[in-house]
Amino acid sequence: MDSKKVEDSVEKVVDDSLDGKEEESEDKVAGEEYVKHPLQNAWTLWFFKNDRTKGWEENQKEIITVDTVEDFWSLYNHIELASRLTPGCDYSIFKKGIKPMWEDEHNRKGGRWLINLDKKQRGSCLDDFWLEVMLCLIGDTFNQDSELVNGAVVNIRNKGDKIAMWLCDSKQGESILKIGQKLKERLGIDAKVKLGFEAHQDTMNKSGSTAKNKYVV
Ligand code: MGP
Repeated sequence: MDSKKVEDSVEKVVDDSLDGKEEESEDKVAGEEYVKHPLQNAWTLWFFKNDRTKGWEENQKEIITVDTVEDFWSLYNHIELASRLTPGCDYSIFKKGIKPMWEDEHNRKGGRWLINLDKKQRGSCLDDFWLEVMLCLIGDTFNQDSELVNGAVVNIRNKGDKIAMWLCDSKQGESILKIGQKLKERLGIDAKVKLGFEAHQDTMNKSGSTAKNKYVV
């Protein structure tokens, strides 16, 4: 699906959530309880389309914010799977109020756990990993360390897709390692496969294709 269609499908999500509000009031008239299940945080989905006529920041589009389990699934079920996006596109999901960019004050001192996928993995595990990462975020999987988590990004790239979990402070080694281990466990990544954590400052200033790892699990 091209990115115009992604935007259309996102509009449909917004329409559907409005429909949901009507149903809710009808349910109340019928005397039934209809309560959505609130998430610990509100999460905003962003979509990046690589339009070379525009700047990087301009290509980031804020799509919708969800704060209930039901609205998360409604969103997930209506948008295209990551594996079907045009190469060059990204989805990002961040806590409401945090932009998916290094410059945001919540990200400036942070970094990311990075999962590099090879080309074959787009068909075998990209979508499952991305869903699991989102569920880790919205489900507050990391207990008190969840406060460190700002969001996650999936980059669809011909050279190999990437999934990253962005944390707010690259100095909190103990918590960062716990999050990395849990992430690896939740995704069922083999112990032999190493995941690296890069400070955004290092990613920003990297000269080759990889930035140095501050932590490894
Ligand atoms: P990318 O989209 O994260 O990875 O960064 P890609 O396309 O795999 O490229 P690679 O360099 O990792 O191999 C691509 C480019 O997008 C970066 O070099 C920056 O120019 C720009 N960019 C990416 N991010 C996450 C940011 C950001 O947060 N802020 C700004 N200003 N530019 C960014």
